[in-house]
Amino acid sequence: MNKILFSLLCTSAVLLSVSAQETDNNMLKYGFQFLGTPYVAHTLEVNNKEQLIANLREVDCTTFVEYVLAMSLSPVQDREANLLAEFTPNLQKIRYRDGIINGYPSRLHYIADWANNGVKHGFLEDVAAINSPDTIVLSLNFMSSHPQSYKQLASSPENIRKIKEIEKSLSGQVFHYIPKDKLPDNGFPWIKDGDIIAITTNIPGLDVAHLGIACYEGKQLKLLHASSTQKKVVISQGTLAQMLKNNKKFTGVRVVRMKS
Ligand code: 2YP
Repeated sequence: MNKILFSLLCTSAVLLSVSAQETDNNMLKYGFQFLGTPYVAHTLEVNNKEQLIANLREVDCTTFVEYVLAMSLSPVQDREANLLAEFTPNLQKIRYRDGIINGYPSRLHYIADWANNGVKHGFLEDVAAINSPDTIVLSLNFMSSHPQSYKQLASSPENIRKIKEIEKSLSGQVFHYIPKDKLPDNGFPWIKDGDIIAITTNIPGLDVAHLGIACYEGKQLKLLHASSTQKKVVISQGTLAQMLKNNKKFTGVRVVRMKS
């Protein structure tokens, strides 16, 4: 059994402090609980032994979505008890390939890999694939070409070799997305509150540059996300479409939905 680093105090506080928000959408209900939580990068890089870490006090764009998804996947009945019992196994199956922790390369580092795994194990569905004809061909090498940015790569040629294999196996795959110039301020009827939004990028060797949760305010589609500029979890001031327009590294969005 992998040792689990758990900031239990805050975890149980967040898990059990869910009040009946005006939404019955679990992803938004749990997502709203994180509003104001500080943005901190590299919270999973605690030491060189890969372990399941749940640090709900400090989140980045990806860990925020993972914690919210892990909470939302718990069975509905007897929510509080199940929530605590189910959170850990849910988080492990979300973050690790086939839910198995086997060193740093077993973590789903690229969102393409992370989304494929969720679809394969039946807890995510790719709604952009169903609704948008536009596609991108994957060409991934960012991690292996920037090993110094990843301490578990900088310290291990073996990890670089394994990550290179993963990049090779993913490259050439095609995924559907909405190009930024096709996303209106009020979104689309098929993009729902609580959907997971992956912002695609033109950064060479990378597929996605940011992750968040779809949140309509009136007719406007906004993003509930851990913002690296505002250094905390926020609902975007502007629309998702405006966020894309304002960042030339952003090219569009993938949309995946939790399936329980
Ligand atoms: C991921 O980066 C990391 C995972 O290793 C890490 O960098 C890569 C390819 N993967 O386990 C995970 C959690 O820390 O983060 C994310 C990163 O977004 C940051 C965290 C953010 O905007 O807050 C995911 O990949 C989601 O978008 C990209 C982005 N990485 C880079 O821009 C290099």
